[in-house]
Amino acid sequence: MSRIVTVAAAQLGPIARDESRPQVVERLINLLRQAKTHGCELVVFPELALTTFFPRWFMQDQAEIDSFFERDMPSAETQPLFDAAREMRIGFYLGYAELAEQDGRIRHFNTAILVDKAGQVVSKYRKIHLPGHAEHEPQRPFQHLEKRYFETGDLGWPVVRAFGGLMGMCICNDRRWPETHRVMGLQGVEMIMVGYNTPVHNPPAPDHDRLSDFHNHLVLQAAAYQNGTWVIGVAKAGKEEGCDLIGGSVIVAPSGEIVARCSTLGDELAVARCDLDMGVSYKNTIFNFAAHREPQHYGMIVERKGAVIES
Ligand code: ING
Repeated sequence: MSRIVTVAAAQLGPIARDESRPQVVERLINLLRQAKTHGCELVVFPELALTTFFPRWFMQDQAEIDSFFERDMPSAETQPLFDAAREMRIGFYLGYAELAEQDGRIRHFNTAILVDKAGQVVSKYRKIHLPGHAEHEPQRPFQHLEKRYFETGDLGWPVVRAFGGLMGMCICNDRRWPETHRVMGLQGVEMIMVGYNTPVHNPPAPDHDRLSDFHNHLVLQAAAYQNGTWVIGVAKAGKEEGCDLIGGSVIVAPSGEIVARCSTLGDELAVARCDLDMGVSYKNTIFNFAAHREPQHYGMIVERKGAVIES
């Protein structure tokens, strides 16, 4: 019997800096309600789905920075989301800024959780590939200070059994690094969920701007095909506090084909019935890792951080 999961990519339009958590949670619940009408069991929200993309600003006051973080998940402000999802028997992926007391100190992570249909957190991921920079770069039209506000994730890329399959998560820039998806592929992942906030304009490489949407789909489709997995890529989109973010939320099949996509830059669902067995023919043939990979030749991938060009 095939294992079908009906999934929604729940794209968000801009979140204003002064939009409160309850206001945002109401938008998320509205998307859950829409997903319910489509028979969805799983809804994937974007990265940092509770606030505006605050790394675009240089801040020095820690209290101001911490105002964008969640100390508890769920908290009183996000509990209504968990309650509504549980009542509708829908699970969800939620990206948010996590403030954690760990090892006797305060930690800050760019985090995503997977919540099952009973409202239980069944997996947590903390973003490993933090793009951008750590110091103020005033020449930029906007900052990208993820290296300032977040620590590198410390949970690896877990793959868990949920929704009848093997589920994995990553966040935004992670999707550009093939190692991300292969680590999950080597755990047999059948669906990768990834939220993103991606500016159209990348100040260090303005020539790439015209290809922002292409590069987004390129990496998502490659990840799906090369690991025989579904990939759900979900944007926070639109002109958010003056910064244009790409949309392009998609559901990608293990074949690499886009089977559903958003077409606006606002709050919008893209829905697909995902057969988790569709990856089997790829995992058992062209990407049969056990039969075809040659790890004895891959050492550089782990041993070297940057490229070394022999003179
Ligand atoms: N965003 C971007 C991403 O990798 C980025 C980083 C910024 C890429 C600007 C291109 C241009 O999609 C996050 N949040 O990782």
